[in-house]
Parts: sequence; structure tokens; C-alpha cells
Amino acid sequence: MQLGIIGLPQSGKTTIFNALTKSAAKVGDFSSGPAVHIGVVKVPDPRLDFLTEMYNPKKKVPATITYVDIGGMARGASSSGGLGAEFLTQMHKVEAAILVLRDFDSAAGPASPADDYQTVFTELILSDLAMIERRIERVKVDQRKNKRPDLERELQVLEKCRQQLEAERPVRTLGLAADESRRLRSFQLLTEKPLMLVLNHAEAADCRPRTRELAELTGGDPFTLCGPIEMDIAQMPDDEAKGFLEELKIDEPALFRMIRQSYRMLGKICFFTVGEDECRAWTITDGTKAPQAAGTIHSDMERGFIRAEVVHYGHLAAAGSFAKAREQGHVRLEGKEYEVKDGDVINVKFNV
Ligand SMILES: Nc1nc2c(ncn2[C@@H]2O[C@H](COP(=O)(O)OP(=O)(O)O)[C@@H](O)[C@H]2O)c(=O)[nH]1
Ligand SMILES: [Mg+2]
Repeated sequence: MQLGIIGLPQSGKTTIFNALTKSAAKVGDFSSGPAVHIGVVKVPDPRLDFLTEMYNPKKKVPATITYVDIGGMARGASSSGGLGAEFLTQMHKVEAAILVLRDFDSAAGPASPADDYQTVFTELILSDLAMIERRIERVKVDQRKNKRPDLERELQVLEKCRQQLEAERPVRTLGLAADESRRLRSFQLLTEKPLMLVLNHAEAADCRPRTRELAELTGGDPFTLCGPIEMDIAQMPDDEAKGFLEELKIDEPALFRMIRQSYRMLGKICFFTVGEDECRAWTITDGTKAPQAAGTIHSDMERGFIRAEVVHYGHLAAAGSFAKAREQGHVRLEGKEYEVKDGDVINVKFNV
């Protein structure tokens, strides 16, 4: 799972990236604008910790999320040739974007996250619109040479997108059918990707009014944090961080909330594999069937899938051992149509 962190310069992207990934990329005036930072976060999961204690494997392999700090989004990009090539390349690689909005006064000006949201949103809309219009022209040229029905269908989808974007609405909320989305896939439209809003507020500030304002403006539910505090926490040893959190009356690092929110936003879940060699968490899209879930482990497992032995984490933990869980009737055999659930512990039977 890859997410891109975007926003206007000096909004706190790199600070938040550092907090999420426990990195130490340069922030502030010394940060080179368009630099891209990539960091991999191990997803903390008490279920995997428990399974690891139970099986005592040689290796514990948590799920991971990759966060990409994508700089280089300037105000008014659309009027000067569009969003940069590097920005677009990075955005094409990520499944979703996290938009950081500055809610603290700085040298860049007084805080105005709602205006900044509009600025960024407009850039994303205009970038998609330019892409769609280019493609519409292209398809029309092709159609003059050769009237293919698939071109006609593509044109219909493109026109739908154009109307949506001209009305300043994201393609995401167009409710496209699966085959329509497929036709758009190669364009990697920016406003089709899920977007998480992060209100980056000043220390000890009451950000509730701003959060409400943004929620009304966007119809979403913005995530709030204070970047520098989170960055400090991320760089402390665990026990020190614990004391610090208690002192500030913060329940948990924003990193944890952010990871959960990332899973929710993208409709992702985890299943586990266990054994003496390794206990491991795997990320899949909710609704994935057993063979395709097995395919994330190894393509042979999907190709040669026979059935899966499945026990839910909760049952396994309560029983205390796989054998006990089996005695209690919690270990099931599931076939090709089984939809894997969050927390399933799975043993794939396959033959190639
Ligand atoms: N007061 C305050 N300053 C922040 C906050 N987040 C970031 N900053 C500061 O804002 C400046 C820009 O941050 P940076 O992460 O480099 O922004 P970027 O350009 O979006 O990557 C740095 O000096 C940060 O220390 C915040 O929540 N509150
Ligand atoms: Mg930066």
C-alpha cells in the first residue's frame, strides 16, 4: 500500500513524513522543494505480536505501508505549464493521497487551510481536466480514421469525466462502473484517488472550528495532528515517548491513527500466515477471495489453489493453540469462493 503526501510548500509535509516513517529528512527553509522522500512503515498490530509469541517463529514480518513525501506542488501551477512531471510521476505510483493543510501561522503567511484546500483541489481538477481534454482530442482523431465501438465507449466515459471536472467535482465521486474505471486506469487521474485531509495545527491549538469548516467544505472528515510534536515523538525511544504522550494527554501517536485511517480509506484488511519459520501479516483489499489472497503470498499458491484452512485470529487466541482451536471446531476448510476476513489466519493448500 503506497500513499503520497501532498500539499503546498511549507505546509508540514516533510515534518509529517518524518513523524510517520521515523525519518529525519530536512524540514523548513532548508528543505529542497521538489525532493521526494520515500519511507516504509511497519504496521503495528497486536494480533501479529500475539501470534508471534504463540508460534515463536524465526521471523516476524509485519505488513508495511509506503509513504511518499511528494514535494513540488506550487501555487498556480496550472497557469504555468501544470503540475511538475516529477509530481505526476509520483502521484501515478500511489494508491491514495494525503493532503496536508497548514493550520499554523508561518513565514508563508497566516493560516488559512480552507483556502489552501481550494487552491490544491483546483490544481488537481485542472490537471485531470487537461489530461481528459487531450485524450478526447486524440480519440476524436482516431475515430475519424476508424469508427471502433470501443473508442465510442471510451469517449462516453471521458465526456462524463469532463463534465464532472468542469463542475469542479472529483472523478472519485462520479460513481463510475467497474468497466468505466478500467478505461480510465491508464490515465491515473489525480481526483480519482482517495484523498485524506490532514489539518496540521499549531501546538496546543483548538482546531475544532477549522476542522468543522473543512468538513463542511469537503464533505470529508479531516484528520488532525501537530506535525512537530509527532516528529518529536517518533524520534524518542519508546519508553520516553510513552511518558511524553501521557504528559500531553495524547492517547497514541498520530502515526497509529493515520495507519488505521489509511487502511479504512483504501478498504484494506490484513490476514495472517503462521508457522515456525515466520509469522506474517498480509494486506489485501476487503472482499478478496481466498485464491487471490493466496496469490499475494506467491503466484503459485493462486495458480495451484486447492483450499484454505482458516481460523479467525480471535478464536485462535482464545483457544491458545491451533490444535485446541481445531478441537473446538473453529478451523474451517474454505474453497475458491471464500472471501478472506480481516484477522483470518490462513494456511493455503495448493498444488502446482
Ligand atoms: N508551528 C508549527 N510549525 C510547523 C508545523 N508543521 C511544520 N511546521 C514547520 O513548518 C516548516 C515547514 O515544514 P516542512 O515539513 O518542511 O513543510 P513542507 O514544505 O510541506 O515539507 C518547518 O519549519 C516546520 O518545523 C506545525 O504543526 N506547527
Ligand atoms: Mg518538504
